[in-house]
Amino acid sequence: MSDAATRAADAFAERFGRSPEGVWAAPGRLNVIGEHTDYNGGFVLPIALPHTTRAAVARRDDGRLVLRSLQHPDDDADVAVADLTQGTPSGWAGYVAGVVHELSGHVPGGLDVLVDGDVPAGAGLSSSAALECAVALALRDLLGLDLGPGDLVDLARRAENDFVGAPTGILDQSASVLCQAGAALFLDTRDRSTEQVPFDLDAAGLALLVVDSGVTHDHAESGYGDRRRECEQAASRLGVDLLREVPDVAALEALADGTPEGEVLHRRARHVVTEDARVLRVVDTLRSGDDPRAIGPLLTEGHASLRDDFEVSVPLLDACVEAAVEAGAHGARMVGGGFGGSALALVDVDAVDAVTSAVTARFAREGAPAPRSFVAVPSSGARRLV
Ligand code: GAF
Repeated sequence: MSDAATRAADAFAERFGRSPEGVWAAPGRLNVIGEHTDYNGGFVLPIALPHTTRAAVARRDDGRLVLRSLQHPDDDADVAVADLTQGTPSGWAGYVAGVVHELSGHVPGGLDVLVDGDVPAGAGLSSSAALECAVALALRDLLGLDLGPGDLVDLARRAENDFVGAPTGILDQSASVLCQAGAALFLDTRDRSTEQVPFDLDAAGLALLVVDSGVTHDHAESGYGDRRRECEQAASRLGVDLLREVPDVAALEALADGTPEGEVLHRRARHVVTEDARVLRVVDTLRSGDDPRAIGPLLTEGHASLRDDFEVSVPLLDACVEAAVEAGAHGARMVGGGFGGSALALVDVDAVDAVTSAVTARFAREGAPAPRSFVAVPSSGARRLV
């Protein structure tokens, strides 16, 4: 058994007085490029992180859902499956309860669930999707449900949208379920087609440095929902169902009608249209086998678009990107929904320490605590450990 599986199984046995029926793991994600495109029917290119959330699970026979987390030791939950309603329980337990609620007709007896994990929470690295996907996979296996990978993605996404109340797209859950080691997942969120694009950074002498700004966010509370509504309004004014259908930025001119509102919608839509184009260019570069350093400037351009047109960055992430590029990163950008969270920087392996030091020094100048950072390796999607 892996260390992670043993730790979860032992903790389960200690808390519940019996062994779990299995342990499942699902990763957080790092989106290489393609931010705020998923709910617009566009393109995304995530990798799975080596960091995972583990769920040790066993069925009960009294109809209760009993939840424990090693990361939230003072925040247990114990509720009847039949009483689960949107938003209750809340907090970390809500992501588990949301998945169980979606399948409540199949879980009459209830469940014991012990959660453990190392995906940083609130860091824009999709800890919530990792939890949802680990539990969804566990329930599929334990209940013998006929659910394919796409069904698991939808199930986990519904838990997040309908139960937790965060109006996200399918990027995070797709990455957690579908990513493979050594590759980035090119996903067309409109027709759900996928391609595993080889992404061997090591062979190119490169590393993806992730810097957690420490500014936490919450998509159920932040401006995420506002951005989504603005995109829908822009699409409706342009007479399309999804901004993905807009062919180029010239076709957005109709939005700029001289009103402040039109100007904002124009910028929001411009981000989405240019970001889709950037994803395609990055994928082309990686497919062609050219030096992956060539994607760097596209990453930095993507950041500027998120900062200026989409307005979801925060000053500390802007400072982080600037410092990383000044210190020699080939490109850098904030990742995830924004309003806090992490940035990534594409750096030569032998420049990781210098870029990390430069970013840390910049955080100090900005009066912020030293950020946590790590190198991300494209890793495996959700799986059963034991
Ligand atoms: C968050 C959401 F959950 C995703 O669906 C996606 O929209 C992302 O922000 C921005 O690209 O992670």
